Amino acid sequence: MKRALITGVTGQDGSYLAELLLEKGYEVHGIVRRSSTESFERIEHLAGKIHLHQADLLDQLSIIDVMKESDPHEVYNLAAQSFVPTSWKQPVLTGEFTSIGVTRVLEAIRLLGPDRIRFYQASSSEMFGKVQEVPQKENTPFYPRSPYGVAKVYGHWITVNYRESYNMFCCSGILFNHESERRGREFVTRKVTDGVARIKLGLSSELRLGNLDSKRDWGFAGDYVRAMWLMLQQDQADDYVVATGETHTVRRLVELAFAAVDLDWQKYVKIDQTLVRPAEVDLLIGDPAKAKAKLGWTPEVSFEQLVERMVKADVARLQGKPIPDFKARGI
Ligand code: NDP
Ligand code: GDR
Repeated sequence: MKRALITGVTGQDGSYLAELLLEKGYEVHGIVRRSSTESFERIEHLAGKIHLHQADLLDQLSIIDVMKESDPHEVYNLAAQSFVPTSWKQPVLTGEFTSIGVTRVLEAIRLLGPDRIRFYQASSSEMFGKVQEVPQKENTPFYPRSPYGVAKVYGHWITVNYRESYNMFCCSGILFNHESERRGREFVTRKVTDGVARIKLGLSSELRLGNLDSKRDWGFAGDYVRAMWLMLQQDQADDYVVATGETHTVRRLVELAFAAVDLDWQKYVKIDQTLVRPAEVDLLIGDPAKAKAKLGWTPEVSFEQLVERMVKADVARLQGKPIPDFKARGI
């Protein structure tokens, strides 16, 4: 039986990836960090099916211990301080988790099984930052625009470097924004769908947002974890852009979300300058040609379907009803 270790298993992607690996017959291990209140909401339904270990990306020995206990064939490094605005407020901590944390995981693998443990790094389209080329591909130059983006560039290159220095099987997945009903409420898609649901149900009267003009290539998280797994099943380790190849403004996201409950967004959305970022990433659109050709990966959920299902899920949740069955993994 194959064993996998996931850092960031309590996060959006961690929960979908754990489900996918269980479906594929893996023994799944996850790293959780100690906190006075548990944040296991996304993996509650997996209790008893996955093995949780306490460790922290800030603590090298804790990672080595977990690596020994779980003895994985594959390691997926998804843990990070992943919210871009927080990276301006806590740039040093963001660097510790999101940059040096990657090296700590790689060092644990180098120590315990450089020839047999395969590694996936959660890299990000935020590394592209200021537009250098459209659409963005694996070899598009990086120009990050936030401490988070800068930290992810380090994580990407240290992954490439361990592959080249030690011949380790290390892949960097450059994933564009991917969302779901499990997305954290601070990210714009979920903030919008949760806000729309609250307004529809009379629980709120307005939705405050920042820049409506930025453009993102948004996909469904359940599709994207499939690409992570596929990367580690290849003969050669490599880096891949994972994206839909379509881009939409935040304004279009807002229009669609309000339209899903028959409301006119212009009556409810207020622009709040405090939500505008010190430096913005204006346009992201990825070219997934390599992932399609080499991994056989294609996204299955469209942007319109994604927005609609997220609004429906938030309405149901706020009404105390079960989340609708979207005929997608684990929902
Ligand atoms: P989330 O923010 O939902 O999850 C982040 C996870 O990291 C949580 O499980 C969190 O644990 C954990 N974590 C944070 N700091 C530490 C630490 N010091 N030690 C151990 N665990 C820690 O992110 P997503 O699931 O959306 O994203 C997964 C990864 O992919 C991240 O690295 C993100 O930067 C990257 N990414 C995400 C994209 C997206 O659109 N979603 C696109 C491209 C890259 P806790 O529950 O305790 O907070
Ligand atoms: P992003 O996602 O920064 O792309 O990073 P986010 O959803 O936070 O922002 C997307 C765009 O929406 C604009 N925006 C707002 N954003 C938030 N959060 N809240 C608002 O009120 C708001 N109003 C407008 C932003 O300015 C931005 O242009 C996500 C994270 O998951 C990263 O971890 C990941 O690496 C990248 O996606 C790819």
